[in-house]
Amino acid sequence: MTHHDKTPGWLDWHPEPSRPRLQLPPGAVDAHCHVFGPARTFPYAPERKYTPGDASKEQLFALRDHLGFARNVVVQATCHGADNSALVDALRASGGLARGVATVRPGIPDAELRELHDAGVRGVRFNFVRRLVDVTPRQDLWDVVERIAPYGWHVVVYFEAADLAELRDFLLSVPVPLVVDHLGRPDVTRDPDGPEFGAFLDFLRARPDIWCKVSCPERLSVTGPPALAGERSAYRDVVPFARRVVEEFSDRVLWGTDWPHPNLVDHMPDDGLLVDFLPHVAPTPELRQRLLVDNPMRLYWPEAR
Ligand code: 0GY
Repeated sequence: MTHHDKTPGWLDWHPEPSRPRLQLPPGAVDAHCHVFGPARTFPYAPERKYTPGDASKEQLFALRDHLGFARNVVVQATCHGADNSALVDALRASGGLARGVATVRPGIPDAELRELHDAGVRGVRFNFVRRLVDVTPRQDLWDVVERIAPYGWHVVVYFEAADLAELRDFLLSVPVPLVVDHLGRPDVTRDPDGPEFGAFLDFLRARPDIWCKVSCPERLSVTGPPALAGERSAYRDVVPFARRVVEEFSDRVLWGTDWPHPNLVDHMPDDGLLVDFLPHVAPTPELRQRLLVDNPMRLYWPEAR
């Protein structure tokens, strides 16, 4: 395969997302999204597990405006490895309206960390999802944490619910705030009151500085998207899980579109419909204000408060 061939079966992001019916609170933050390439300027990493279609910063900012968001948190995706150039380029072009989460390896020179910070990076991501990375050495995480702690950064972790038991003690020992991606990827065919999700809630209770993204119903759902085009009631099986976290941890939940939605295999969501899913997860204006504005601003733009 040539360098720019997309992974076979790759689904591209929705070309014409609808305008959401939900009016987002002023200053809302899309706290989990990516930029991919464009590959001719920002090539994908040799060690990547998938090759996406390009998704540029201009396209991301256009989506932000179309959906009614004010800001983005751009998260380094595994297809760019530890080369954060596309991310930094997007942050610099955002006029202060984007912050970032980078991928950093232990030996990174301090000048580079400083440069990432000045561009708007406020965290590093460690991916424990086996299909996305070869291994995530714990010593690397530890070494990186030592380097980033002086900058006040946090660590974003992405793992599957089945792996939490093995990771729990290690993660709880990390001496900076943690942000968990996509609800810790619960198996939503299980009981939200059962032991697996109970263990995840216990993990969140273990420290007051563990944040949780209640994002990606489209990734977690088994019942899937609406059967009829335009029906705005998708992903109902994810609701009890997401809502429970929002209600108990309302001051440390975050939400993002996950645009451009890497690695979806059965459907590509309409981003407008994803926004309209929010009232199921955060049913009151007060909860949505925390989820979409107050919490992400506290974590990513503390100086603006
Ligand atoms: C996400 C989810 C996925 C991909 C990545 O970094 C990545 O490549 O996180 C996934 O495949 O579940 O957050 O974008």
